[in-house]
Amino acid sequence: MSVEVERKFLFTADTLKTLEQIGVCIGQREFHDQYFDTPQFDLTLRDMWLRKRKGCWELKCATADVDDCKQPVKATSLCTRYKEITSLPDIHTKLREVIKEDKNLTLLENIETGHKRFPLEDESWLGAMNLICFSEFTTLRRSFTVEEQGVQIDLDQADFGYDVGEIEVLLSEAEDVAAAMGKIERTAQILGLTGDQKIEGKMSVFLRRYRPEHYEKLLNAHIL
Ligand code: V4E
Repeated sequence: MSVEVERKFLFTADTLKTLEQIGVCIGQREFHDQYFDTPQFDLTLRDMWLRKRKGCWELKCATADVDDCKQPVKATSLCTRYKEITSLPDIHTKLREVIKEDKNLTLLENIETGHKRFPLEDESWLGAMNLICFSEFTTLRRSFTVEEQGVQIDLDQADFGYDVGEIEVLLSEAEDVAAAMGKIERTAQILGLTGDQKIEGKMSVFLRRYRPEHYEKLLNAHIL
């Protein structure tokens, strides 16, 4: 399991020029994302984001703000932190903690431990937990690294007409969030990102435009 610390920003042609001077372009790729939740929004109302990208499942969960008091206010308000779970059995375990399952579902039982799990060969677990796709879109992403800062910078263009950049540091759970926020803050300064407004991510814009009821619920719950 890793922790992703990131800050989003709006980019211009000038940002791109600076990035080409201070960083190295490590590639461009396109991917299609599908996000899932129950009709009652059991996951996203807990700030949990279940996604399928290029055939792989991922669950992003908000982390507890344990050491935010050590951070400058600006860094904590502009950066987000999410744990990323990518192993499907671990994703199922986490989902089963928060979603009531269909009582008629088929679970496989480990005879030695008595633990029950969903079959991994198909996606029947989605139906068993009443998970449906609420958002899907394609992103064109250009990625850069700035080695001196140890960060990755992604410039994303979503197919529904929203462009957003992100400065990102991936940590193992034991690593230092404060140091990651410092790297992000220094990179933001080099890129000339002076604003202290939190920038909307692709999902926030998608929901606001196409799923206003869901958006409203998340806004009222202070998730977005
Ligand atoms: C965590 C989250 C969502 C899941 C997708 O997160 P995000 O990093 O925005 O997407 P993407 O495509 O850049 O993923 P990556 O390729 O880096 O894995 S959707 C909404 N959230 C919550 C959230 C939030 N509350 N505030 C901000 C600024 N962003 C995301």
